[in-house]
Amino acid sequence: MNNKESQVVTGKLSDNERLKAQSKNLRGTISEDLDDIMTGGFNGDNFQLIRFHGMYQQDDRDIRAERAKQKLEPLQNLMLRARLPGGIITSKQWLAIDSFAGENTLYGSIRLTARQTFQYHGVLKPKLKAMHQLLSRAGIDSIATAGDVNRNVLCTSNPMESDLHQQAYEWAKRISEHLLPKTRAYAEIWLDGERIESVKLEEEPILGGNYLPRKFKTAVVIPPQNDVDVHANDLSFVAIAQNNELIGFNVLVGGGLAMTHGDKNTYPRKASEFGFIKLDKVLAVAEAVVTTQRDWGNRVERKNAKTKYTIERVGVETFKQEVERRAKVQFVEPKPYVFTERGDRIGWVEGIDKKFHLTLFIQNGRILDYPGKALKTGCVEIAKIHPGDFRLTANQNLIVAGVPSELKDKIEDIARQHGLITDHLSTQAKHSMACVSLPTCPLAMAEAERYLPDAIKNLEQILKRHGVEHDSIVFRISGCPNGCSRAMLAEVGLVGKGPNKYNLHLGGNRQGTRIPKMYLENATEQQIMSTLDELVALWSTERFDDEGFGDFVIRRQIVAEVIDSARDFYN
Ligand code: SRM
Ligand code: SF4
Repeated sequence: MNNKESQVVTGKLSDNERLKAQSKNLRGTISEDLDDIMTGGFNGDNFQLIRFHGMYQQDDRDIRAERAKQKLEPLQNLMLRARLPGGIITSKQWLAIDSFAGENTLYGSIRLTARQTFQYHGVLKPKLKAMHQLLSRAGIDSIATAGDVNRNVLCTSNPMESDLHQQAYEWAKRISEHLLPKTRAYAEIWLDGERIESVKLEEEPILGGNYLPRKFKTAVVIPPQNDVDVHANDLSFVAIAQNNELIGFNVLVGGGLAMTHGDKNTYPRKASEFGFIKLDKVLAVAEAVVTTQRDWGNRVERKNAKTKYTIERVGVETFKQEVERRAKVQFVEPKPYVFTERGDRIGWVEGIDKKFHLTLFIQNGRILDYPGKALKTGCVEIAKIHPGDFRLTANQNLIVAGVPSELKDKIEDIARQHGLITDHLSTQAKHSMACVSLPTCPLAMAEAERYLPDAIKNLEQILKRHGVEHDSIVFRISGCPNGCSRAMLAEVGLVGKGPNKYNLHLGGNRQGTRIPKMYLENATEQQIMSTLDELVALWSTERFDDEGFGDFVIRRQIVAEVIDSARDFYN
């Protein structure tokens, strides 16, 4: 038996494997469903297949019960997630994105995500084609932003050191293109491309006919910033530079943050260091990691299908050696690097190219015209005069990048007039994040985005009460254990359990290199805040100089450190 076969999990394949196999390379009968006026949604397998085209079927959970009472189908609508490697778009593209969001969606917003792209929520089925065609004319697609494929590739947002950033960003784009599905299904269905006869389907040399066992995430990170949270990714490339020239990457494999309540076979896991490679091996290594996971990933039990579980099952060394064999490369000792922080630098900074960059803090990434705070209009007014580009950050913020000095004041005025800059933003707010959750997310168990503003206010009061209001704690709320806000890399992470109930996790660190452990289970918001009040009191008086809250709770053994997730996370 060769190595490849010996690592395959045998048993009855999950139903997702059947539907991918029968999908005619992701075509299914999506086109037929578009003409079905009996439902606002997609039928059978198409419900899943549209994800590979960057869309999720949703309904507004706030009105679900009311509609059921009236014997109405839930108000089916679609969420779209675009593909923007490294999160960079031009002003012209911003204007195009904005032009669709307003009247054409039920919520009217552009939602910046934790993975450097944007989502529309609430698109009705009859508008889908027009939406894809408008985005396509602007040079944007939504291919492979969801489903069992390599997703939007991240790259540290760091326009200041522009040379290095540009080089790293080019790699993020190349990796994204290299790992994209080859099927032309997207163009055929949404852009009215020429139809291919079903007998002659495209080869998928990297992803394979059945695509990957599960979603796959890739990031390029430029230390000392860890804004992309490498440990949330299946595959990360840590940029190593000499004299501001990129010379190669350290490669990390097998990070991931989700778990399932009550199932100890699932857990968040940090990525494992494989070693350093030179630039000429980047695409080969990316491909080898993906194909190893494609061949060895668990296609029987979907809950254990991600790379992090494959690597735990076969062992880090075995996985690494297989990647070396496939990519014809030898990893060498990782080059030294440090991460110092993860937050965005809100406000203006000057780059080494003498251009200016303005990072706008967008709470929850939700760009909408609120009463007295027309954020969406403000972004449009900036885009109309801004000659540089926009950068979406992995912290759900927006950078107006490459502003020439003569436009700086004008752009600042617009941003202030529209509430995009305020002088009262706390350090705590800048280090807090929540996932979308209710009302659109079908998996949400508790509020997250809508709870975040109140939670931050409570936390700010606690910090103030104990005289540490100029400090902050990396604080994140996820509405369920999937952990989309990366609560499992926070110093304080809340994970939704039920309405107004969360598990409280403590002990991540500021750099994002430690998984926090559960401290309270199924606690109310009030219980959580009073617990934090007691712990911040201790931290404020007993911490070492500059000791972060997460490091403090570990040193004081308030929670045990998670070193090896498979061993420590639940014990
Ligand atoms: Fe996520 C599923 C939103 C980043 C782990 N995520 C979902 C869905 C699509 C719900 C669903 O499957 O029906 C959510 C849609 C909510 C909505 O109404 O918009 C959703 N995830 C998000 C976003 C928008 C959160 C945000 O507030 O920014 C992020 C979009 C990223 C993007 O642009 O691609 C988002 N999701 C993440 C992250 C963080 C990251 O990748 O850096 C994670 C944890 C990292 C990881 O993958 O381990 C994450 N999302 C999940 C999972 C759990 C996957 C697993 O390993 O089991 C699911 C559920 C699933 O896949 O079955 C999920
Ligand atoms: Fe939805 Fe859960 Fe992700 Fe929040 S963490 S967006 S509730 S899947």
